[in-house]
Amino acid sequence: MTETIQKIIEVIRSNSSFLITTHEGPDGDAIGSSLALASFLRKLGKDVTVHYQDAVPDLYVFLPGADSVLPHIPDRHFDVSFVLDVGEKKRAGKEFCCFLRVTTTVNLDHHLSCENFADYNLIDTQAAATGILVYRIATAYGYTFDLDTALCIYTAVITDTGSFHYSNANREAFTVAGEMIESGINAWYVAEKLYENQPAKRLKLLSLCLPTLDFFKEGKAASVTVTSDMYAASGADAELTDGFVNYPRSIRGVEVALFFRQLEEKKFKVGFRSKGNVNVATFSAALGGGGHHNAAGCTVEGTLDEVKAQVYAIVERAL
Ligand SMILES: [Mn+2]
Repeated sequence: MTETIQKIIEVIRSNSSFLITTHEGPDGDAIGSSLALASFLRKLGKDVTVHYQDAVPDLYVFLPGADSVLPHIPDRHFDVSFVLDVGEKKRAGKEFCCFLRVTTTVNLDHHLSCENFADYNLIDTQAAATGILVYRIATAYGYTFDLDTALCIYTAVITDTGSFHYSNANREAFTVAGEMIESGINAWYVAEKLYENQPAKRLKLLSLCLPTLDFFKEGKAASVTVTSDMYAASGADAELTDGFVNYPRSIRGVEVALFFRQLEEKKFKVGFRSKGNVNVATFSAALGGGGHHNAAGCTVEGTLDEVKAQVYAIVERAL
């Protein structure tokens, strides 16, 4: 681990141009970790380009550097590419996967199912967030955290730990968050941006979603669903469904929560969340997806009834 970090530091020291990317549908850790790395490298005087396949969700535009994220990779050469939080390389997006004008590749991740696809792979499933890995690199470099970098790392940690609710909220997560507070981050400022700032149409969509609550396996599992019709009726989009799966999970007795989100007429994104011991990564893996012990996802084709039947069967067999 420390050996890999030392090698990555050497890569940073001896190169000047960097391309940074993360996974499709970027979340707080994807954005926080990649913008933290970008901020850190820019402070070192490096030439840094950040590219995401999908736009930065509104929720995260307050993060420093979010306005510099490019939807396309410039047609030029980079010394180094950093891929963060992807789980599998293809989640970095087609454009990045096809991009060859890079000399050295680095992969930073904490997913259970992560592939060693880069020249240097810093993978630690014990890290609460990929932002923690950026913290470790910057700290080993001897970096004193500035406000911008600290804000990105803090956001990565609180979003990927569910504000320190999840079992991945280990001592290191608290310690890193504490250090970021010491660097000047105001916890309420970040909480207000992330949790006290939702558009009214999100609640409208939620009010349409909650009646779909469906229990199975004697109440040990529950799902909610968002369909294309609900987007149309509420004016909200998929980006605003983040956190909906927490409602079925929060129910007493529920061990596995599922969220079905319609992508196309016969195609659904399925999100899994578990409380405690159930490893939902095995469910998503059985359906060609990926994820963590307590949070995973996949895409399944079929009508809603077909998709639910297929997914329920896998969960029922395991519970
Ligand atoms: Mn993550």
